[in-house]
Amino acid sequence: MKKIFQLFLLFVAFNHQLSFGQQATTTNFLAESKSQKEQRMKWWKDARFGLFIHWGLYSVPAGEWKGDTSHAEWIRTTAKIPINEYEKFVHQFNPVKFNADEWVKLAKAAGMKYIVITSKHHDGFCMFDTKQTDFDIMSTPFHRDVMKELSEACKKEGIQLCFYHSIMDWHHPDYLPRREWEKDRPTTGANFQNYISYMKNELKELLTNYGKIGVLWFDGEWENTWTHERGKDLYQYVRSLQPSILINNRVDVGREGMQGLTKAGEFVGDFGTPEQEIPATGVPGVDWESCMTMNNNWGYNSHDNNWKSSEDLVRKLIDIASKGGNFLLNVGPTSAGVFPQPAIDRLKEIGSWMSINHESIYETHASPFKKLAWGRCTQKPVGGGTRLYLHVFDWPSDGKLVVPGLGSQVTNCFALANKKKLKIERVGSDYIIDVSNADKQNYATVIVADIKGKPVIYEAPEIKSSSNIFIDEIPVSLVTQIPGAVIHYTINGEEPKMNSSVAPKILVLKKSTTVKAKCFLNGKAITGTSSASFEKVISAAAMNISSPSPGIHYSVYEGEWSSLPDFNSLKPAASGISGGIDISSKQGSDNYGFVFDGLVKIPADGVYNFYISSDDGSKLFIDEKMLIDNDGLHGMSEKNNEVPLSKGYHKIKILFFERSGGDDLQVQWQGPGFKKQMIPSSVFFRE
Ligand code: FHN
Repeated sequence: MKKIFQLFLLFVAFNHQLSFGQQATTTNFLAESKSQKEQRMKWWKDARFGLFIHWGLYSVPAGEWKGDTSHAEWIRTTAKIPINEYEKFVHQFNPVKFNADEWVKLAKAAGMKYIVITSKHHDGFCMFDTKQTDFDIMSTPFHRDVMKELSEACKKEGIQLCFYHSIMDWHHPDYLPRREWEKDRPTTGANFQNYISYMKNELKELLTNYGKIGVLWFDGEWENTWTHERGKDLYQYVRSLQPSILINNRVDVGREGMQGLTKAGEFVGDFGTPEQEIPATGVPGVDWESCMTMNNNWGYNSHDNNWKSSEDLVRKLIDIASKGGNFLLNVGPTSAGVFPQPAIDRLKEIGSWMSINHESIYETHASPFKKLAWGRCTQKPVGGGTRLYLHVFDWPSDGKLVVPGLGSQVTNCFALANKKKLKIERVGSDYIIDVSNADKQNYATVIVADIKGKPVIYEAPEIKSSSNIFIDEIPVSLVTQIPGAVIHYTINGEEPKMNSSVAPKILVLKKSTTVKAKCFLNGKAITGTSSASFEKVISAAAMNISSPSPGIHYSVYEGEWSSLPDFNSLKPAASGISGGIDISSKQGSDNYGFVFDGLVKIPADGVYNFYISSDDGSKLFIDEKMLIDNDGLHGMSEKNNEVPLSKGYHKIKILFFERSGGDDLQVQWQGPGFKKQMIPSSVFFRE
């Protein structure tokens, strides 16, 4: 029956030149103002904590296939299960114990404010009642629209429902590329644009039939059929259906691999998506959400008992909030429709901590401190001042909690759990809190310090420069945000004192030097000392070559590697001259490598910073010396290094290999007078 309806839809779509459900929209949602975006994102930023749910057909095999128990939600690909074999799971999927209310209540009790659930993962199976395909939950013995039941349960409990939706689809005949092992699924007739229309029709159903959706969490954007233009179009399309919805950065192709933030440039997406990791520091003005598993897998694996402790999970939540991010913590339900018991236990234990300390997480902002040896801090405006939430992980053995460099005046101090006031006194530029009689809590104890106005932190001055090496001279600036503070500095390695030189606006160094700097206020030192060394170096001489030819040599290799091979010992499958660093001839396939070998024309004497981003491994050589080693099997990740070069031609060599999955190679540089940018083809030459 559904098939006939689908044919009718296609006929209608063809006549209207638009696929069913695609509405032309005139609003440019990317043109919204900063304040409009802040308003749209406020509920999500205030929430700080959400539940990720990976649930689908893959929960039936539960990570095991023919005795191999290392699989999970990727099982169709990692176990190379033919599509007709995999489709048999449809008739086995019958999660009779599923209870949407139970799931939502567990999330709510854990202190989570939103749920992101897989409406469709890479396997293409739709966990909702869709008219676009029979490969959906309504074709299973269960025959219930779990997304409808979840949306009703979320509405009842005041939890915001969100959908994870995979762009990559290993089932739809029009999705490309195929898996490289799928020789039984020819691509003849496959039309990716038709797949995009299909996906938009699915999204139209998800954003029409399940109420207000908080976030569209895209994934699977890394294959070469997905492009920036398609990402921008999809962003606009989703926003046209629910204008206030949030969309992550995986709708486009600008994500920096698993570290998840968005590369510089015009890429779209409302927030970054670090995966299984937490950024080292917050990024002012950048919204991001770290997603993590409780054990090793996103989808259910019945053999995976490597569960993170509740203390570890609570401290991750605190660490993320202290950096201004959100935490999306995952559960992979079983094929019976229940959360694994260890996951339930952890949700409850996290919930018991949150029930006492939630105000130190919700609606908070990143810590004003760069680092606290004993824990983390979050903050929020309260009255005319600021409330600091000091999360103590490592309890001071002497009962004295040192709050370093807090310049602000503290007006009140108490333990959050029982509101018990605590003695606090200033010692120099620090505050000392007497916690000897405070009750230590499980996982982390929160001490509140209310201060006047916005936090003033006596951080050591920042020593700013473009590099730590230079050829002739280098400008250095010494910066502090402390009102009224004066920076004194030395260049002879001694500790700065009141009678040391006062920092000029710009300090120009002409020889190798170590700069030390410290802040003083009313004649007293109020911060520690910052120190940075600068080395005068000799730039590498340019080659003595006249009128080299434009373009760079390239060779392509085929093979399956886990790291860069010795290409010299291999016979290239092809070679020639390339205008620039271009792997498009092989991109989207697997098991291949490239060598680019030639000259780069350096425009002026100076220090040059080279960057190489690759999925999988890569290396960059300048003048036959390895400058960057970015080798290994990894998602798109970037490494950089700098080198002093004289004006003229220098040798450049780039090695790259791709195993399977996403693949890309980008080489950028920054030099005297220009910011980080792709190396233009115009500067590549060959002997
Ligand atoms: O391939 C997916 C994976 O299965 C899982 O969904 C994670 C969660 O963010 N995302 C992709 C891997 O980066």
